[in-house]
Parts: sequence; structure tokens; C-alpha cells
Amino acid sequence: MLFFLSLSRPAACFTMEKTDMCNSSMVSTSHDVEESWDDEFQQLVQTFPKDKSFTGMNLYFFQGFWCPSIVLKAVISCQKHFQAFDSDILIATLPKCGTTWLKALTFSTLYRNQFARENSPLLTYNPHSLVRFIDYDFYLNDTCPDLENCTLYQPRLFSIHLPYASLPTSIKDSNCKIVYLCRNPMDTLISFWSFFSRLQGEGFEPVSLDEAFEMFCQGIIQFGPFFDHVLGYWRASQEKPSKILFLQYEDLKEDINSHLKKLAMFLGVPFTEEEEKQGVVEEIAKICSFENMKDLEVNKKGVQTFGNPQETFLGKAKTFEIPCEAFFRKEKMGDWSNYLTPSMVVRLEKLIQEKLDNSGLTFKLFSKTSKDITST
Ligand code: PAP
Repeated sequence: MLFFLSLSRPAACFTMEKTDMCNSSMVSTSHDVEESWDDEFQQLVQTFPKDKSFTGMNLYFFQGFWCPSIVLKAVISCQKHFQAFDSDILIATLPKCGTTWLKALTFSTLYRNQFARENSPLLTYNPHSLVRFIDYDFYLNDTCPDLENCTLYQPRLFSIHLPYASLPTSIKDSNCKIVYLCRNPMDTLISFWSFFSRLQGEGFEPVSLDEAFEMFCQGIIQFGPFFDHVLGYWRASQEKPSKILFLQYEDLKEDINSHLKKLAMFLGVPFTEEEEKQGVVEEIAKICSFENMKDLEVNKKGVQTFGNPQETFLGKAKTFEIPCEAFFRKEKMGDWSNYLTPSMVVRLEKLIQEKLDNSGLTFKLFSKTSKDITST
């Protein structure tokens, strides 16, 4: 089966009219997924520690990370079967670290000569439709999908949330390139918690920030622990800088143009002098900007479907849906200071210090530190 994304299809193929935030079907689908597991898989899974994330999803501790039950089988399948090409580009992130933005930037940079910018597919499609997840889309309901020609443009561009250590071997062993984006843990937590608070509905129990904070600190989040994920890619990027480009959300926010040039260079498609003179870098930055993207019709009214809607699963499509507008909240750095208490800040600061010790990695927190917060 091919997952060829035909852009001549109307946007309605990928987006539906938004009715209500509560219609997102992540939790019930997650439950259905577990019911569908065969006995052998159930038995295997029983050996994994299990917890519930603050988003309401079941997580299984597997290969040293917390894997959402909805993709557990998909992860195992893609580890077994995914064959990377040397020319592939992979976007790797933890959720809420800027995946949507990085998808837009990489898509626009890599394929810039394959469509006119005024007709950019980004104007009519959410970035998650244009750059599909290996785990959340392709393998969600097919153990061995045919991915030979699964992207409209070449080279193939995918995304993944898996930690570096758990990537399919062919990704690590081939010459394919990985662009990793992280974000400071405080803003990541707030973005995560706000995202799922907005998606509360059937099957979702509201969780307090206190509970979410506690679980985040314990590392119990999708694909976490947070610090293991970030440090896994950080160390790999130090060892193989030509294979892994390590980026930080805050740096992109501070200077998008120079980071776009860095990205293009890394991808092997540097901007020419002519392009720079014509303002192509600035144009891409503008198309992908939060201000532009959040106001597009598709992102205001559309619903993003993950998985492959054509497949059936227990009599219904094994997919889940998120209203596109949920991917665009505030994009403010340091927004955490509007939510976290001084004692939370102290605890997270300590954790950052402890975890990043001697790693050479630092986070830009872009807000008051605990000292300032306590003294005001
Ligand atoms: P996902 O894991 O659900 O795909 P992801 O895209 O990684 O989410 O992160 C969402 C964050 O990126 C949101 O941050 P906030 O909650 O602090 O606001 C979202 O606003 C921000 N974001 C989305 N698009 C852009 C963009 N074009 N530029 C900058 N930030 C963006």
C-alpha cells in the first residue's frame, strides 16, 4: 500500500470541519488499541511497567522510555521493518518542542525548488499532513507498509518522536540525516499541559498542573524521560555532527534566518547567493511563522488525522484526530513563569543542573529564575 500524498486532492481529504475541541478521539482510540492486541502481544506487554501519563494515555516503559500504548505496536514494527535510504531526512522531536514549526521549515527549505512559493502546500495543509510520522502515521495500522514512494517530493522526509537509542537500526546505520529540535523543559511542560487541557473531552480527565509537574519531573511523559531524550540526541550529534543537526526552539526564535541557512546547509541544499539576494530565506521564515500559520484557514478550522484513515481497525478506522488550531497556542518563550510556582521552578532548575551536568548542553529559560520569582 502506498501512502502517496496527492496534493491535488482537496484539503477536505485531510481536514474536516471543526465541530468541537472535545471531538478529538485520542483517548478512546488508545483504549481500543489495547483491546485489539492479540494474546501474544498482551503477554509481552504485561512484562513492561505501565503508568498513565498526565494526558490520560497509557504509557509502557519499553527500551528505557515511556511509549504511548497507541504506538507501541507501531514502534516495534518500524524498528523491525523500516528501511532508511541514505537520502532520507528525519525530523526528531519530543512532543511540544516545536515539531509543527520544524516540519514547516524543513519542508519549505528542502523542497523549495519543487513548487512556487506562492503555491506552497503549507498554505493549504497542516505541516503534519505534509511530513508524516513514521510511528504515528505509517506504522500505526500496517506492520510493513510500502514506503518506497510514500512522499510526494524527493528526498523522503519523515518525522519521529522515538529516542535516539530506539530508532530503527537502518536510520542509525545509514547516511540519512536527522534534524533534532528541543525546547527548554519548563516551556515544554507548560505547552504539553496546556495542549492536553485544551483537548479535554470524552475520556479525558482534567489533571492539575501539580500532577503534571510531578510526572514530568519523574520522567513519565510520552517518549520521555525528557532529559534522556534530549541528551540522547545531543550526545549523538556531538559524535556525528554531519548526521545529526541539534537545534533549540529558543535559538530559532531568536534568529530564524541564520538557522534556516544552517538547516539548508546541513540538508545539502544551501541557499545560493542569488536566493539570498532575492530574500528567499526571509520568505520561508515568513510562511512558516507562527503568525502566518495560525491564521491559515486549514489551521483555524481543520482537523489533523494521524494514522491511515483508509485502513480499518476493529471495524473502524484506526486513526486519531486533533483540531489543527491546538498546534498553535502562544509560542511565547518563558511563558512558564505565568504558571509555575517558585518551588516548582527551584525543583526544575535543580533537575536541569543535575541532568545537564558536564554535558555541554544548556537551555535558555527566557524568564525570571526562581530567585527573581521568590523576590517579587
Ligand atoms: P506537537 O508535538 O503536538 O506537534 P509541537 O509542534 O511540537 O506540538 O509544539 C507546539 C508548540 O510549538 C506550541 O507552543 P506553545 O504551547 O508554547 O504555544 C506552538 O504554539 C508552537 N508553534 C507552533 N507553530 C509554531 C511556529 N510556526 N513558530 C513557532 N512556534 C510554533
